[in-house]
Amino acid sequence: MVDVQALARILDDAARDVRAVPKLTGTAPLDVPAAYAVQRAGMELRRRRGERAAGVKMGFTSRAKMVQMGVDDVIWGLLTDRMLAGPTVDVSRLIHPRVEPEIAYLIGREVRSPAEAESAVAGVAVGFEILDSRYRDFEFTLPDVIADNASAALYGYGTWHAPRDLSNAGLLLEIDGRPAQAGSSAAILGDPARSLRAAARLALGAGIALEPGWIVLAGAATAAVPLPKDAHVRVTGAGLGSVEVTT
Ligand code: OOG
Repeated sequence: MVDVQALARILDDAARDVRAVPKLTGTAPLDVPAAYAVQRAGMELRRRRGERAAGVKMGFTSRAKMVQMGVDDVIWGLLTDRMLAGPTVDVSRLIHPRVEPEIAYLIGREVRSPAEAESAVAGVAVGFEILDSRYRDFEFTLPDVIADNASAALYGYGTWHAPRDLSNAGLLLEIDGRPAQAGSSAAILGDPARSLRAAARLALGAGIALEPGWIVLAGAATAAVPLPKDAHVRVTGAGLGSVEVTT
């Protein structure tokens, strides 16, 4: 038996104390369904502190990320209002942050089936995600990272644009003006729209409908890079402009 509440608290404390913990599967027989239960319980702790769900993030939707992290299945997690990064991020509140370029979707109306996902999109933008695994050395198995809300920490996005074909948009991540990662949105399941539909399907499977105003992050197109202190990060998407953040 897995003590879902206790495991959720371990990860929640780790994030709040800015202290990495060993992976849960080292001591608990955590499978994927139990891991999502831990993720939900962690969200409930945040909700009780006044955080509100603000969207869904997809993970391991690209080969580059699967290879980087050594896992091979798509996962999802929830974003909250408090995870939205301001223009400046205090990295001392994070354990070992990494940043990756993203495609962001703005949901315009409730999505009641995966088939409705694309037509419900009100805008698209270039975005970024700041990951911060609560596990020591970013080392985890699939259930571990699911329990840890897919390493979600902070996110941001640029100006919203009218929905468009994003099956092959160039993405560039620069740190202090130097290219750190470059890729194409095609790396995201062949087309980030596929990831959007998967987000709707997975969330609906858990009884959660994508809501108006929610954000869906389709998953990184490249590997993630360490986010240092005193850094200036810019992510640019072809035809989508840029989004910047300073640490
Ligand atoms: C897990 C999160 C992966 C992505 O875009 O693939 C992810 C991790 O790498 O720590 O968000």
